[in-house]
Amino acid sequence: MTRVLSCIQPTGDVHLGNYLGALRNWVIGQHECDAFHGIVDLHSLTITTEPGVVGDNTLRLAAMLFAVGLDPEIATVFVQSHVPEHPQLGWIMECTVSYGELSRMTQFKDKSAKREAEFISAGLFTYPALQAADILLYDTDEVPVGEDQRQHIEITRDIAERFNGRFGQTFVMPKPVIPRAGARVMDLQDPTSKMSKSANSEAGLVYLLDEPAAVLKKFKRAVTDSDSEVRYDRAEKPGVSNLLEILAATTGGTPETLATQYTQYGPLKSDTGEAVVEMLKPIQARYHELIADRGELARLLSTGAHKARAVASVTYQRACDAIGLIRS
Ligand code: ATP
Ligand code: LTN
Repeated sequence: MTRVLSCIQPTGDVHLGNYLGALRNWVIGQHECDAFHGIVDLHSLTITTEPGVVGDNTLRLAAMLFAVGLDPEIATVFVQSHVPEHPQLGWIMECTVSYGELSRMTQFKDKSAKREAEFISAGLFTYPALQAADILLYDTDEVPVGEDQRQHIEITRDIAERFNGRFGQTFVMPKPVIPRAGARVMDLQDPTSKMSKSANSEAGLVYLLDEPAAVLKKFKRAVTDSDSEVRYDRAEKPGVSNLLEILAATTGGTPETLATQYTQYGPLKSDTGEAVVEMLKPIQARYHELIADRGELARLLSTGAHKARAVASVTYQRACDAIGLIRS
């Protein structure tokens, strides 16, 4: 079965865009491939300075991944820092990539430019080496990523090829895949930009943990346009089309046919809000149950850590043996 790895950083709360665009597909995908999902807390340390924050975010994200339906018996859901082979292989990867290659990474250039006067950790620079370790440790066949991560998958392939060339065939060559198209959810206040946790205002962002009243209010205030025709047309009517797409993604219809059922914006907004509230109800109930039961959450993550380590430790030992490091 194809081994697929997705990793997500524990920064910020999960929103409707993340769910309809990505997480919901992961839940379906766990039955179709050998799915590994890493919560990459060590990657978040590149920009973290306060105690406790990463750990809290990790628990919240883990609870959310289980709440949306990832099954710890089927998929492997693990926390990166629970698998020490990640930083161990990460060091070997740092010694297999060049300073020049890392200097060309656009994510590093962008992120370090944005931090101008702030502390720029060495980890921010070597980040792709740790990401290469994440991927190669699991003999990953496919990595579903957006355009922004392509360069990191390319450098992972270069590192794997160089390592295999130097020390003999050790790593499986991963390939980037464009994730199965999920809905692209736009900001409710600015429907030409995607819903994103780095948006300026929260009014256009629906979090999976928002209370029903807050969800309904955000939909009621969603930006539409000045005429009043309900029609699915992304270019001309981005606000209305976004509502129709969200309604379609939550109820199962198509945006085009749903459009024919409405003549006014008001009912479209309230129906979409209510459909989202209904969809979120069971997710929120499971989330609150889990986040209140730290013992159960720890048990689920420990199952994931064991499954992940069983694979990662074998690959790591294979790499050490290939180099010729002396066994302890
Ligand atoms: P940022 O605001 O920092 O870019 P984000 O909220 O866009 O963050 P990511 O952590 O970059 O979220 O993405 C997690 C997953 O959710 C990715 O697979 C991404 O493609 C998907 N995703 C994020 N936003 C949307 C959206 N508005 N519509 C559909 N999918 C989305
Ligand atoms: N760099 C990625 C997160 C990430 C990742 C990975 C993705 C870390 N390790 C391994 C795929 C495979 C990001 O910033 N989204």
